Amino acid sequence: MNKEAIDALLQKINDSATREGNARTKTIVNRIVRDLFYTIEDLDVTPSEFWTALNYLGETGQSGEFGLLAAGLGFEHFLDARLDEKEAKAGLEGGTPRTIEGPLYVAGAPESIGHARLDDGTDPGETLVMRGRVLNDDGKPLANALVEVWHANHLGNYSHFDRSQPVFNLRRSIRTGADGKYAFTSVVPVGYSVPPGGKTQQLLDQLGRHGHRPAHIHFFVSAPGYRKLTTQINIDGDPYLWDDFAFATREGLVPEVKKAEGADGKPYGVQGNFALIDFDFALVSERSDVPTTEVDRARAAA
Ligand code: MBD
Ligand code: FE
Repeated sequence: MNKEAIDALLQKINDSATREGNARTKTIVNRIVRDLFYTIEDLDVTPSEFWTALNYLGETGQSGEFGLLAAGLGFEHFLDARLDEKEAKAGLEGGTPRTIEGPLYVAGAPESIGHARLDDGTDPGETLVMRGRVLNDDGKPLANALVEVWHANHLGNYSHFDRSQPVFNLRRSIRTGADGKYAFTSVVPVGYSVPPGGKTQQLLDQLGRHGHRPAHIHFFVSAPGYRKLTTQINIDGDPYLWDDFAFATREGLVPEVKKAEGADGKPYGVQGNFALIDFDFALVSERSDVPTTEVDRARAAA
C-alpha cells in the first residue's frame, strides 16, 4: 500500500470514535498504530511474522518479563536520558547521576536509622560495608533522608523474585541521622543475568546480544523538598562493567572498592577482611519547571 492509502485507512479508524475517550491516550495510540502500519509496509512484514510477534508479547506479559524487556531494549535508559536532557535544558545541574530502577524493587523493606545489615549471614559472598552521607546542593548533610537499597546475592538473584531467599534479604531502608550518614553491611553482589529459558533471552538471542548486567547495587534516595534519586553503583572490575545489557553504567557511579580489615569494621560489627565502599549521594532541590522523578510504576510489595 502507498502512504496515502495507509493514511486513509488510519483516518477511517480514528474517525470511528463516537465518544470523547482520553485525548492523551488517543494521541499516543494513534501515533504508535500509524508507525507500526508504516513499519509493516516498509519492511513487508508477513502475517506469520506479525502473529508470531503478537504471541511473543503475550507470552512475555504472562511470564512477567515486560520490565526486563524494557530494560534490555534500552527503553528504561532512554527515559533517563530524556529526563537528564530536560534537567540540563532547565539549567538544573549537579547531584548524583540517575540510572534505571530496573524491575526488581520490592516496597516495604525494614527501616532502620543510620545503619542496616542487609544479609542474614548465610550468603557466601565477600563481606561488604558501604557508607557515606546524603548531601544537598550545597554539600550540606541531609538529616532524615531515606536510602532504600537492594541488590542481588552471590548468584545474581534477588529476594522475593527468588523465593529461596528470606523475605527482604538484601533489601533495606536506612534513614540518615543528624550527620546525614548512612551505612550498611552486606555481601558483595554478583551480576544478574536474564532467565536463560525466558522470553527476554529468546529475543536477545535473535538480536545477537547477551543478557548480563555487571554487579550493581540499587538505590532510591529521597528527602522532603528534594528530587527523588533513582540510581545504582557498579562494582568496579566486573567484566560487564561497560557492557551492561540494560545500559545503566555511568561515569560517577563506579566507586573504588577498597580492601579493609580490622578496626575499620568495628563500627559495623564486621571482623576480618572486607570490601569497603565510600560513597556520598547528592540530591538536588525539587523544582516545578522539570518533570518529577517520582515515577508511577507497578511495583512488587511484601
Ligand atoms: C536487574 O537486576 C536490573 O537491575 C535490571 C535493570 C534488569 C534486570 C535485572
Ligand atoms: Fe538489579
